[in-house]
Amino acid sequence: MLAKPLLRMAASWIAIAAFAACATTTTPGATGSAPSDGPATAEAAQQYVEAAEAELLRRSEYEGRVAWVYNTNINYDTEWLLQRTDAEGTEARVRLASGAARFADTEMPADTRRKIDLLRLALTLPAPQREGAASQLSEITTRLASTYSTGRIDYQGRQVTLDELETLMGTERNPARLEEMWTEWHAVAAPMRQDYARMVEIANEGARDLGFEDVGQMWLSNYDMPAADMEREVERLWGQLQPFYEQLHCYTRARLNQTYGDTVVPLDQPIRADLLGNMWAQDWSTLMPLVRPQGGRATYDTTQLLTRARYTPVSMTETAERFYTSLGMAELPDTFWERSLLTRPRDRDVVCHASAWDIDNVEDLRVKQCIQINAEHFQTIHHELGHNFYQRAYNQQPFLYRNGANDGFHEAIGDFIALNITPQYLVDINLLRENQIPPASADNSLLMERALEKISFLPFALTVDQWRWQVFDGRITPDRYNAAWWELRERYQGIRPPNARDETMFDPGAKYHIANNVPYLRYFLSFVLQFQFYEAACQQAGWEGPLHRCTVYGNREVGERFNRMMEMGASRPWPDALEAFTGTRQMDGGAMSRYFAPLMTYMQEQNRGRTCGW
Ligand code: X8Z
Ligand code: ZN
Repeated sequence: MLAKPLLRMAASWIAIAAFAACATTTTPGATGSAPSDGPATAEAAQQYVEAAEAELLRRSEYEGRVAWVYNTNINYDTEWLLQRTDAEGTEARVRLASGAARFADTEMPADTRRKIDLLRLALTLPAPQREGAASQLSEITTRLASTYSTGRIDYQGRQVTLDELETLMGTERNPARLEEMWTEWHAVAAPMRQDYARMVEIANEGARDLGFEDVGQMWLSNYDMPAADMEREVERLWGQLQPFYEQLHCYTRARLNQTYGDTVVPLDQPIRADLLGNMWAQDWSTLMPLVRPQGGRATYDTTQLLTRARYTPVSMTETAERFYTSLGMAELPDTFWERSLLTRPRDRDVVCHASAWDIDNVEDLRVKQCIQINAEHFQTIHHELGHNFYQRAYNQQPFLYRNGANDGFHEAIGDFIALNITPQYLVDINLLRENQIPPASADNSLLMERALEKISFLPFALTVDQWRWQVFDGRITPDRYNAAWWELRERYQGIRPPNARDETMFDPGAKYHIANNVPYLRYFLSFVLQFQFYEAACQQAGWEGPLHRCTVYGNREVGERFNRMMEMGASRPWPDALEAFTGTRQMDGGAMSRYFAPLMTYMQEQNRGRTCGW
């Protein structure tokens, strides 16, 4: 077996979306393709890298356009195109990765070594090199993707799409209706089960061919350290933050019990997953009206502010863009506005799950999001633009470095910006009046809303990839897919399904990133990193008040330093990038703990006398 490379993946998730739909007009092995024989000298490695980068750049744009066309118009022909281009792209990347392995023992300059290692990790799902395997894999992944994105349910006598359901899950409070929506949506994923199991077999075979034990180990090798060390890092971070989740769970369950009573929310049980205001129980912020700290002052409702000010999908996007330009970044190009998809079209199926794109790897930037006028989508559009501004910041790097420092960085940029949406900022942009700024006595409410969004997410993110790592390494076999999913959901999140589940169901597939093979550890890391970025930015800005009230809107010095980190892309190991902006080389839960410390005290007081846990 080959030594594990110490590197991360060569594609942000956006690029992976394009990789998932790889296509090219060039024949693999044609002009400019990387030589795969001869002595494995440092010079040969350098030439290999140059040829591979040129080939990948060429492919990537074609793949990006095919993927875009599929994502914004799902039909028989775009599926056909996606499948074919994805298979060709996988074959090319497997060829490049296995060719790179030839240089495993060659001494070479650090920069070449980094790129050789990156080439070995340039795919999310590798296929074995035998004839037909890549096509079979693409056929399956495309079918899984389309099943998810075209899924609809019958609800209250009409056909409802997932984006509409997501909003309903946040506003409906009738437990029977919530259960119905939840159950119907999860039924959409049941037919994915066999495809998923076959996909795991094929991709694992591909990973082994490339010298990895399995796909999960390959994913974990993307963090500039051995996979086992990264797993320990994740445990360490969760250990730092778990006490906050335990308090939040205890507090929320008690408050839900006051609304729903002992039968629906028994105090000694995991919480019913469909009552948490979100299809996957991953973001509980829509529960705010039910769990608002008592006695403290009420805060404003961002959804209401946006609606009353007659915001539209375009003006929400413009507002988000303005935050970035206030930090000194250039405006988005005109083509962004001409080519992005910001609302769900009525006449065709699209992938509504939000994403950000850089089609030509230079400045053909786009967002695809079925924007609704509410607080969550306001956050999400800031998130997506974070990807776009990062992509443009590193577009001067060599192709293999046009990527996040690690995938958690890519996810954290826009969320860091969104943490700056404070009451004062809302005043600055005329959404809130000065006299509506909540007083200090509302701090617990402001923090609670953030905790419902950020703390609740952590164990969910862990569950998703714990499940996949165990599926890929064989600890979870297909006959236990669903049972193991719910064991993990209960263990980490303390939640349970609203009704009995069995192995005819495939509940993991009801989540976008599982049906679409997007690794999820990135979001866990992002939720930790974004608080590190935020705390560092506020320190740089000389902020002295409570951390959660800080906004660096308009601060060009902070913007400049932030941009210096973004421009590095993946050219250096991620600790270098982190250090450039925050002065520290470790991912650490400390910043998030300090942000929520006042709320922690409040929750501990409130939970006194309660039996927490499940
Ligand atoms: O998938 C996303 C983004 C696109 S990268 C909308 N997120 C995760 C999710 O929706 O599950 C952002 C937060 C977590
Ligand atoms: Zn993202």
